[in-house]
Amino acid sequence: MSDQAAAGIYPPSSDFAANAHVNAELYATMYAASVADPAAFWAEHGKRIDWIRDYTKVKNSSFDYGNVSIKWFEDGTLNVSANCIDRHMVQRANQTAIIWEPDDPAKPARHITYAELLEQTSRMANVLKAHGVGKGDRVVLYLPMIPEAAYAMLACARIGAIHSVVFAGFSPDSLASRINDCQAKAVITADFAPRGGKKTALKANTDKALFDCSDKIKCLVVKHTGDQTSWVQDRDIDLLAEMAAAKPYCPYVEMGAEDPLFILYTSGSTGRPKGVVHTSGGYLVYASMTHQITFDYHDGDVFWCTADVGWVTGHSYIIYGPLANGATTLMFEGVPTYPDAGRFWAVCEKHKVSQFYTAPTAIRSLMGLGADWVERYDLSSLKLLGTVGEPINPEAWNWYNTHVGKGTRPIVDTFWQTETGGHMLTPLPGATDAKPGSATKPFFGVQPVVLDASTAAIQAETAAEGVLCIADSWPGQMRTLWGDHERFQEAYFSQYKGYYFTGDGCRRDADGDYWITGRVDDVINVSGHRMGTAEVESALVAHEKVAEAAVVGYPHEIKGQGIYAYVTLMNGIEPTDSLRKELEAWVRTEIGPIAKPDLIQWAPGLPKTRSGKIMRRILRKIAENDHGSLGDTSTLADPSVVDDLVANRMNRG
Ligand code: 6R9
Repeated sequence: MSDQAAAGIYPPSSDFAANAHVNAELYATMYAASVADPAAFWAEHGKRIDWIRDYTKVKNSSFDYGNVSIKWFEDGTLNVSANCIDRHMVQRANQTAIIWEPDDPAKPARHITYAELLEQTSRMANVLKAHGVGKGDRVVLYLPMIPEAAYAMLACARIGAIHSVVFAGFSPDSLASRINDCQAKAVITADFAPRGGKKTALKANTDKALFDCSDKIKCLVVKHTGDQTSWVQDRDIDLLAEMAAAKPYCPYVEMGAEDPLFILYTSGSTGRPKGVVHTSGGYLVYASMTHQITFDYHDGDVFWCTADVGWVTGHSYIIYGPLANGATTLMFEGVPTYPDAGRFWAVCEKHKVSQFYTAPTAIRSLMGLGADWVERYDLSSLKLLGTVGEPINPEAWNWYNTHVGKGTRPIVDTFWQTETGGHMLTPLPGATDAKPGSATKPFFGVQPVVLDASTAAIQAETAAEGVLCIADSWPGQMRTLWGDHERFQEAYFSQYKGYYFTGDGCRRDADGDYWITGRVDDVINVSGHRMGTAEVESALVAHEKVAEAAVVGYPHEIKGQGIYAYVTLMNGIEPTDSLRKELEAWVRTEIGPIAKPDLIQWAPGLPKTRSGKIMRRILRKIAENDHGSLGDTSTLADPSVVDDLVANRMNRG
């Protein structure tokens, strides 16, 4: 181990830096330029994509609470689908755009060229048009990880429709609320979603969801597994059959840079999920530039992001970023442990993956199953590793570095959010000294500031701790919440005036490297999935036997955070193990399997202030098994409830 590695610092190798798009010197000059004159910087880098009408205005943004408005390249026009497909046809028609690896390794993988991508996307766009979907209409996608998910996103973009992908692990209720919130005209789903050898009944779930939605909504079904499903005449459409009969080319629509590209629902600290809106021009510039630079993507590389297209990571780094760059992107239908814990590495070997991008929770779970699973495979094609979704603990970083990266591949720990469209803080592999657990430095154009959480004072010293805010706009930033600009301003610009508030706490060390310390609001991060504790609470209290519920996160070895629920039952209801199971199953069906509480504690009472506010700080401490430092409990209406909660706590680890 080198001295620097012993000190926890991993500089880029000179070999890597020599061939990288960006080395340390270039990072310094480009970053300085990007914040000194953002409009000039992005005027130049906006040219990386094709415009139908060139922009003359580059940046027009205000973070002033009450007047928040964000526009980039506003008078330019383009089509995102054309940028991801058509513009590559001259040079890359026969290059593989998408490698699809099915859940079942015995089934053949598929290699979809850019020419095929154009044809399939066009066919799907023509089917959508035939069913009345046009510019500005919303289409909800509830799909497995199959090429049709990519075609559907790009088909919507092609005709100017706005897609909203709902993760296939969400329940019918969650699906219905998203369909209704964006008033979708159509839903695209599949019969079943195979994952890890099991099948989720997507069509049946969609049937249930549509029960609570307008009866005008069309349901386009991909017959993927071919298993039997119910069929509603005049509503359900056999998508693959209609695609086969449709015209193989569909012209693309000219869109304004600020026309919405997609809505993606994400969890916030309060109430129902928020419909994050991303627009066309700025988002694509940012997704493609971060994809190329952060992962140091070069022609001929095979890029694999293991996320699901139901999350923003799948949008930016399976679909839009890579395809805008003419890359080969790998799409995997399965899970890391099926048919065994070597699957990720088997896929890397089989498809000669160059860049591999996954979540710390996946690394931790594989780490627990032993390095033998990694050692069995030839991983010599790998050039770079990445992580996203939550802070990575040094043990997991070291394991990833040693066993997957063989100690020689750079690791990029990318901090960003659904709201940010692309990477915000990340090492650049040829430029930045990596430190296990740190997302290190800002990407071009990103101006992070650390504020004191309570006084909002700027922490000007290099070494500082506080909440992470961003001082000015960047092209990939979300523009609004669907149908609720008020809530958008309230959620992101009201706490620290003049800044975008990420919701994360952070530390900046003496080298100016950023370390994310986790959410400071009521959002928790379970296996890299974002969840509002309020959502889980409202699902629990919707059960007839539950009077009250409070949900907090607690440290979980593999998931990062687990879900800890305090439940007060209705008078006269017995707390039993079978009721506990019933409540777990209830949350699964209300929200989806990812929201199932890990621990449920029966709480005869919850700690509340005299004004009736639940003191979550105390509940968090008890859930963390840190009940020795509960702090001031004197403002509680009934301090004795705390003793009972401590005595009966579920996490004694
Ligand atoms: C892309 C994505 C966003 C929240 C974010 C933060 C956490 C993401 C991280 C990270 C530490 C990283 N987060 N990446 N924390 N280090 N590299 O994950 O989007 O699902 O919206 O979650 O995830 O807390 O605020 P999203």
